[in-house]
Amino acid sequence: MMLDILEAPRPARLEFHDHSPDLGDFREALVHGLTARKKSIPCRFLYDARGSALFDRICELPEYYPTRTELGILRACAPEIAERAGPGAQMIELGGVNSSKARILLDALEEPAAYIPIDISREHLKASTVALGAEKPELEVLAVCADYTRPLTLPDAPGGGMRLGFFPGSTIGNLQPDEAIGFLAAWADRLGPGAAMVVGVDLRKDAAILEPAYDDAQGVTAEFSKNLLVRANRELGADFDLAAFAHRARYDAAHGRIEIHLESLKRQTVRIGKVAVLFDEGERIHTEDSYKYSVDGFRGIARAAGFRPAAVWTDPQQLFSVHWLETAQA
Ligand code: AVJ
Repeated sequence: MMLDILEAPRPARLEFHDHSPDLGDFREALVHGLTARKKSIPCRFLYDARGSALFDRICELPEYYPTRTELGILRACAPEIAERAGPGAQMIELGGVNSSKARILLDALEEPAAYIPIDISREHLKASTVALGAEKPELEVLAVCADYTRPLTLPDAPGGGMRLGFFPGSTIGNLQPDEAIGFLAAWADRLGPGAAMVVGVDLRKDAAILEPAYDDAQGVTAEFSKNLLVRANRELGADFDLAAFAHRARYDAAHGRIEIHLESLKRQTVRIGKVAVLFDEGERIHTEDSYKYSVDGFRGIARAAGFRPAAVWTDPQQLFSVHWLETAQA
């Protein structure tokens, strides 16, 4: 389904392609995840409207260095990215409801032909598409509401410029390394020959920096994690006692990942409709992994996916990295 979302006349196309992302059924995923021997809830359910708003607040926290560090790197390397991309590029952002990072590149690119943000968060995406459309009337904005981890068809964009994928935020860190390879390989294929992809990747570092970034003093990250339980209560009539669960984030240096759990503070039974779930005191629900890579480690992942890692930029403290990956030449 395609909607016209801006009334005002505009020289370039502004489109919203709604492919109704199918996240799977929350009830089914929740019951399945909580009745397994090791309890878990898939992290894709974190991002309803409230979860997305909480994540925006995380990005502003003093402890959460990735967002501001990546913005700094992008500002510094944007001219080089523009040089490599050449004129008339079409930028395809994976995610992209928060277009502040994309704007940095769009401002630097030479006459970009189109901006194609792909996101599952329908209302957020609509709002940011309208805002960007008003700000850049000459730019074709072809928004796609879809799950970018699933097969999808990209809208036709004009021009013979480069197809430039953009995947910032170290969102790739939510995938297990083998899944990250499969995911990047699918995108290398979708972008086709002669394309490139800019990927933001958080770097391995001391637990003393990493752990507070995922367990902030104001408790915003805890709220974000517990939003899974809030959602279950609101949408499924579950009876999670929010005070009886605690947010835990710990860095597993051997695997290079932050592991996030919700820990039951007492022995308790929670009901999700007709299903009763027993928790022991101290039992945990795994909600998220956030993988960190070394620069070379991530380049290895990119190579295994069929990309050629051709450039990388970091901040002076080596907190975060931005990679330029190329597909094979046509
Ligand atoms: C959206 C996956 C990049 O791992 O840093 C932040 C998610 N979770 N704080 C991250 C997250 C808790 C975030 N990513």
